[in-house]
Amino acid sequence: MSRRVFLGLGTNLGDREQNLREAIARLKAAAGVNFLRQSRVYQTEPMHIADQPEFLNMVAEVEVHDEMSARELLTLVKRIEEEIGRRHRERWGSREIDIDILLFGDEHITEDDFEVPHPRMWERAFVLAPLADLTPELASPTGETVRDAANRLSREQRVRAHLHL
Ligand code: PH2
Ligand code: MG
Ligand code: MG
Repeated sequence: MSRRVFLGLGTNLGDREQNLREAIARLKAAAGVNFLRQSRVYQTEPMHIADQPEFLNMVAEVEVHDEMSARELLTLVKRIEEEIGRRHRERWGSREIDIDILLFGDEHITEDDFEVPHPRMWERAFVLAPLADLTPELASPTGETVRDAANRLSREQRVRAHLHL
């Protein structure tokens, strides 16, 4: 048995395309992770802190074995962030690479430092536009599809398809 997991990737520092390529390569090489698909890459306006460079964002779909917990996957993606050279800076500020667990099967986790599904994913066009490439019909907690939510939010938040890695 395995779980379907969606990961959100973002970068706005350094060679952004290279940072994404490196993250994808490391996810493909990671033990216990079966890489399935990736979205297009989107150029997106910075959210929460507007005064920072534009981001590139994408979403990856992977499968993990039942024995891997969400916490273990979190440790793994944090290690990949470090290997790519992420330095710790302010919350919501610039970063070389950010890899967030958006959905981990149908698990719900609420811990002080870790929440799944990602608590802000349904407000963010930079997450939902690439997620809609992979799973447009998936329903939010309110019943809206990823596609509809992405279209609605994209009217306010600038996102545009940029390239396919
Ligand atoms: N990540 C943030 C804060 N703001 N804005 C965009 N466009 N893309 C991001 O990945 C992003 C952001 C914190 O994780
Ligand atoms: Mg993030
Ligand atoms: Mg993060």
